[in-house]
Amino acid sequence: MTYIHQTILKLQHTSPAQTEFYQAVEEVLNSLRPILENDENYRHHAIIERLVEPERQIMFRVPWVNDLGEIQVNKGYRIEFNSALGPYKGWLRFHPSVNASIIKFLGFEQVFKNALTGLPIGGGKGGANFDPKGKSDGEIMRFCQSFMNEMYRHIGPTTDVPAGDIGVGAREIGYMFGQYKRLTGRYEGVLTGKSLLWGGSLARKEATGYGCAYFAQYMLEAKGDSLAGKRCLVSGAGNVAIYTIEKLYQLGARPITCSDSSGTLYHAEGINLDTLKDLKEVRKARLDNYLAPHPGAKFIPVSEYPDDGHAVWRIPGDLAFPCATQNELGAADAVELLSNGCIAVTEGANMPTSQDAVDLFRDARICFGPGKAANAGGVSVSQLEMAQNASMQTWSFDEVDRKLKAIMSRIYQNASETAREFGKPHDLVLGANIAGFRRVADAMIEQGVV
Ligand code: NDP
Ligand code: 2IT
Repeated sequence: MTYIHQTILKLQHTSPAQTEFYQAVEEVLNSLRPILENDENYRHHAIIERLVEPERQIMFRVPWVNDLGEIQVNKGYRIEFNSALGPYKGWLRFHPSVNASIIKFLGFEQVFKNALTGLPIGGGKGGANFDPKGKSDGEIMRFCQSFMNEMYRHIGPTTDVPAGDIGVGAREIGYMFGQYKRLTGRYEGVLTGKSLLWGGSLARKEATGYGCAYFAQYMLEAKGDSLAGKRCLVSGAGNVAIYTIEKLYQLGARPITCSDSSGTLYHAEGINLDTLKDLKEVRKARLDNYLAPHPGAKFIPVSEYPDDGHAVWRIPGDLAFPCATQNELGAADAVELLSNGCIAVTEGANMPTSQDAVDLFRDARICFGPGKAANAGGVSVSQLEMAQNASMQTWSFDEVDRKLKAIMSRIYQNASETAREFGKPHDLVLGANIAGFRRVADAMIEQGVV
């Protein structure tokens, strides 16, 4: 029985019924095989056994009262995975699908992502099975306050610094920060993604999308190509998708699609960014409203999607940017993208590409930028927000963007040099996993058995 198989079997006993978590651990450990097999030191120090067990898992009741005066109860989580490289860092997600397995699999990934940035941040994740859709402002505020009534005792600017993700934007961060301040009496950088009025960093909102476009640029440049004139297929129409589109335009590319949970928008001459921002950031409207000012565009409702996949990936394009959610690009989509001549896939979302689709891209030798590397711009600028808060400074938009670009370049170099070192120069999944693993594992060894 292999070491990896033994680890999974053990996890099935210690953490029962966490399918997504086992899957993530198996995928990462498989790509670590070359380093685990060659270096006895990591086994000697039981690094894998320690890495797969979070340092601390907090689960708690979140009671709150809705507008009808009825008592509601949700379940909250904060998984403090690994602090070898710095305070736990990673988002909070409010979505009905949230459970311990999902938070753990994403938290495990975050440890490697944060290590890869080269910044002093450990890995953690949290959230609640709360659906913010359709809730009033008052309900959101009462939920966030109740969530913080438990969370405040576990977090702090040098211990654990959560941020936003799906369902947690500037409004929710504001309500949680207010409650933290009230409970502790301290005004400090305990959350990132804060409003620019009170401690947020310029360019944090743009960071994940901008970083994703920079990462695509670095992958293409390494092949002597560029983004100029490339038709880009983007999925999602949220924070990551919008700012990926913005930076793609700045770098000379032509984004022609985006999507939300109602359907896919295709505009061959290029998505109009002003209209998209107005719809999604101001009016919070569905994407089909785009057609009124732009009758030349096409909207494909979800009901007309192919049975085996997503409409975005069936439109001919040069580059793909999955920026919506996990498992949104499957094997049938990958086959279609490849037959339409797609030359690069850059993951803006966390794990948007299923494993069989990743294998197809790897076999076809096209560029594949794994989310762990390509979407690390968000957490990186969160760390820059922490640095500004701690030093009581504020940096200009251009300064943060310059630092972000340098961090993304370093991440790309690190992943590609590591892939080359292990004899698989095209495999940035392997490169990113091993590079992240080495940094966190070596720090754990130096810090002893803790
Ligand atoms: P948002 O909530 O701002 O946007 C998500 C977008 O994806 C929305 O347009 C949403 O449509 C769409 N979407 C979500 N789920 C589905 C689904 N099941 N089917 C179809 N469309 C869907 O989130 P973000 O842009 O912040 O996050 C997107 C992804 O990027 C997530 O995987 C997140 O973990 C990852 N990420 C985010 C970072 C950040 O800094 N924000 C950093 C790194 C990764 P609708 O509104 O209709 O639901
Ligand atoms: O997945 C991610 O890296 C994020 N959503 C950003 C986390 C953060 O702490 O800014």
